[in-house]
Amino acid sequence: MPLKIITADITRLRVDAIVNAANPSLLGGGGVDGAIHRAAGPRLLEACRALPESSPGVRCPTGEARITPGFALPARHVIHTVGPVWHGGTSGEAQLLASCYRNTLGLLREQRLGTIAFPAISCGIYGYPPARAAQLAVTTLRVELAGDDSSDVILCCFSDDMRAVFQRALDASAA
Ligand code: AR6
Repeated sequence: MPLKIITADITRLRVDAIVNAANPSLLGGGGVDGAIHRAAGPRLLEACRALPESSPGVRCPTGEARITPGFALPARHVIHTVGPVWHGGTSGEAQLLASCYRNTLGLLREQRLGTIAFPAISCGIYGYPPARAAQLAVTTLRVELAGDDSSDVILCCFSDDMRAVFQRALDASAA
């Protein structure tokens, strides 16, 4: 299964699509969202603003995904997804985070794109415990990618510590 874990700044990757860990407004924020908007330039915000709202101020409900061009990024596209805020684990967080990975891969396939890089969705400002998020990401991606030879998936961690957490989850899922 084509699933790779690296430590990198996701805004530097020359891939078909990078994933943004956004918030429902899709109008930018801190963390990886802020970094992606800075690197993509102001046209990304314009493209996000032009996406339809499903309810006032909501362009992407939690667990869903939307695609835009990458503009000044080396990546051709950005797939914006909204991870859950961690509330202790009993508020459907796992199902919502799994939906982020599934819906993002759905868009990748719909657009016939191959290479994609995910950040550690929800593991920063949204407070999802990294070991749990990593285990969920790896198991969801393994199921989704079974028999898929056309997608190349990178899990892009921002620190070696986070990479080690994801690597442990990958090793455990292979055992
Ligand atoms: N490249 C790769 N990973 C990064 C980068 C980068 N340039 N910058 C940060 N990370 P977060 P969330 C890692 O907080 O928890 C925003 O304000 C970071 O170290 O970006 O889903 C949105 O607008 C962490 O491991 O996303 C939302 O309001 C991971 O990316 C909210 O934050 C995710 O951290 C979303 O929170």
